This record gives sequence, structure tokens and C-alpha cells, in this order.
Amino acid sequence: MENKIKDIKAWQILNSSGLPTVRVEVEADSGVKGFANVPNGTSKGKFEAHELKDNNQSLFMGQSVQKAVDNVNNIIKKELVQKDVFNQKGIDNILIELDNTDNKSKLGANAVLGVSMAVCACASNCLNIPLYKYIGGMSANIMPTPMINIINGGVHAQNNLDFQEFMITPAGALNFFEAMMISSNVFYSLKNILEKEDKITSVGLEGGFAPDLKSNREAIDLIIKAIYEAGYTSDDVKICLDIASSEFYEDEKYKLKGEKLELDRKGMCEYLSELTEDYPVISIEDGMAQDDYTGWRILTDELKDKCLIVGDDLFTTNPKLLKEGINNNIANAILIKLNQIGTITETMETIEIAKNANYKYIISHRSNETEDVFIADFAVGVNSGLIKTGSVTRSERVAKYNRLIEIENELRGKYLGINSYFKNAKNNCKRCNCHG
Ligand code: 2PG
Ligand code: MG
Repeated sequence: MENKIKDIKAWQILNSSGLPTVRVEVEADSGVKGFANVPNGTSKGKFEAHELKDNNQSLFMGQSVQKAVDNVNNIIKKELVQKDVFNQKGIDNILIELDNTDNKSKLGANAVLGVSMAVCACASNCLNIPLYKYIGGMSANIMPTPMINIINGGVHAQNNLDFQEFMITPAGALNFFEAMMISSNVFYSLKNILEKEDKITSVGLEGGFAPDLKSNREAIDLIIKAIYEAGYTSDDVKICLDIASSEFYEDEKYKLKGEKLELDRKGMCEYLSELTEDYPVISIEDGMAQDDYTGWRILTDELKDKCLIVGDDLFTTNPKLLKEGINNNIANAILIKLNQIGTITETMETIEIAKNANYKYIISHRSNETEDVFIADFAVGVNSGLIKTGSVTRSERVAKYNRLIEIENELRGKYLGINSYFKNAKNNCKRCNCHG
């Protein structure tokens, strides 16, 4: 069976931050189309694939992506027309060779990924099957557990919190929809608490609240209080953190504004370790900076049996970097972002490497998103079991959750909850006496 690509078009659209990104349409011979929008990061890893921007200050303050769009319309299209839309790997390899750089800097990862995703979407539409089924076939049967961002800090908000994302994960939920209900209940319980304490309830880039607080610990205390006031316990709802520590690592020191601390790598490791003792923290992402490999090794040794140690900036979804990390016993989980590497095939390769090494893999959004729900289907298709895609507010985030609700209704997929991914999870809540 074959269905050749007839046409490829790209144009600029706006992302959730009101800045331009790439949208691609791929049309097959049969007239069936597939679309994809490319997301963009704010706190980017050093080794991420390159997002090509025009750097012309008179166009969207230098942020326009017309060059990437032109690369799709003029260079990529010529090479892919008449190619079989079902040959994802072959198409991705043509894209990789055409770019021929280590980080997709010639054509732009935004151009390349837009095409790779739109080809995949077009192929599933040609077969008239849902995208998750096209990606995962019969083995796509697990609903992911969401990690839901309820407080934003770091470079995702204009507040004084150092950590970028304070998330909850409803461990006790029976299914995906219930997980969303629990998360929404805790979100509104937190809103109530913030209002009572006269704190602002405006939100950051990913839809979590962005109050000014005294410390990262205060943020976690408020979340614990919100969990209990919503009628749950730390058995039902656990905490995940994206420390995004590369953003505050300077001169080999971790500089925490709120706590007014300057920690060396050992100190930072102890600080994080204490958080896991005091709170039901089940996942720590980028606890150490991308340049602090020694710090990563210490952190992994210390915490690998207690929680997920997730590499985001550290691995940037790159198969080589992940292999290196595995060989050095660094982390035990990886965050997967398609635009960090630039094609579906390479992303799948990284996931295979993670699976074989028994590393967990979490499918993730970017801080600047669109209404595209590709990653919801992708998470189910690759059986990730875990997804991080923002708060329960802001439509570009909620669109992914709503797609997952739709998939759950259709698939009746198994929902495992985070405890099944991490059996050693503890229910500690030593510091916070809010629940009596
Ligand atoms: C992260 C992401 C997504 P950004 O660090 O994990 O939450 O943020 O897209 O800004 O890199
Ligand atoms: Mg991150």
C-alpha cells in the first residue's frame, strides 16, 4: 500500500505567547491532508536542535520564522513530493540528510519537525485511524498519568520562585478523567488558599499560578495544604518538580533567591534530598544543571531509589546524550520533547534506548504551545504512561488533556497511576502540619 505525497505547504501562525511558529500541511495523492504546529521552549537545553528564527527586529521583535517556512516550501517540499507518506523513517532520513548538521541548524528544527509530524498526521488520516493507533498499533493501550503544573516559577513566570514547575500527579486516580478531576479540585483549592492569603492568582506560561512567595518550600507547603483542603491526602496526590536548575547555576553555584542560598553541588543535592524526605515528591526534573555532570551523578546515587530523576536539558531527547547518561548511571528517566531533536524517527529511537535501559520516559509539551494535540496521541502511541502538559487552565494545555479524555473513551485504555511506575514512592509529609 502506498499513498504518495502530493503537496507540502508551511506558513507562520502564533503560539500561546503570541509569537510566530511554523504550521505545516502535508497532502497525499488521495487528497487527504495532515497538519502540525511546532511548539517552542523558553528554558532551552544547550544541546537542543536549533529553532531557526529570522532575527529581523522589525518582524515580531526578531522572532519571526519565515526562513523556516521558506525552507519547507522551497527546499523540503521538492525532495518529498512523490515519496510514500507511510514511509516515516525514510522521509525523516531524507530530512536529516538534507539538513546535514548536528543540530538541524541549516533548515531549522522547526521546519524539519513540522514536516515530520504533518507527514505522520497525514498518514494516519489516509488510513482513517486515530493518530495514536497509527503510531502504536495494537500495543497502544495505556493512558498516561498526567503531571499537572499548578505553580509556575523560574523563567516561566515573573515571580520570585526559583523552581520552574511545581506539579501534582493524582496517584490515586482510577482513570484519566478522574485524574483530571482530582487535579482540577486541587487547583481550585490552591486558588482559594492564595486568595485568602492575599496572593495573586494570575498564571504563568503554562497556566499554573505565579504568586510571589518566600521560598520554594512555601510553594510546596501551599500545594500540600491545597491537596488536603480538597479532601485528598499525600497518598492520593504526589508532587513532581521541574527545578530547571541550569537557569540559576552560575560560577558552579546553585543560587536560590527565595531561600537566599548559594549551594555547591553537594549542598544542592542535600537540599533536594531533604525535599524528598519532607514532602511526597515523586519526580525531580533537571535537579542539577546541564553542565554539572558530577552533580548529576551525586544526585542519581542519592535519590534514584526514592523518585524519578528526570533529565530534560541534560538529555534534550538526543539518543547519543541519553546513551552517555545511561552508561554513566545518570538519572533514571528522560523528558521527551519532539522539537528538541527534530524528527519523529529520532524521538522514537531515543524512547527505545530509554525502554531498553529501563528508564522512564515522559512525553512533554513546551512552554509556548499551540492547539495542536499531537503529543497526546504520541504519549498513548508510544505507551509512555506519563505526560507533562501544563495546568488545567489555558486552552493550549487543556486541548491535550481533552484529547486524552477522548482517547480514553474510545480506547478504554489502562490507567496505571504513577505508583505503578515507581514502586518505592513514599508518602512523607513531615514538614507540613497543615493536615493536623
Ligand atoms: C521544561 C519545558 C516544559 P520549556 O523545561 O520542561 O515545561 O519548558 O518549554 O520552556 O523548555
Ligand atoms: Mg524541564
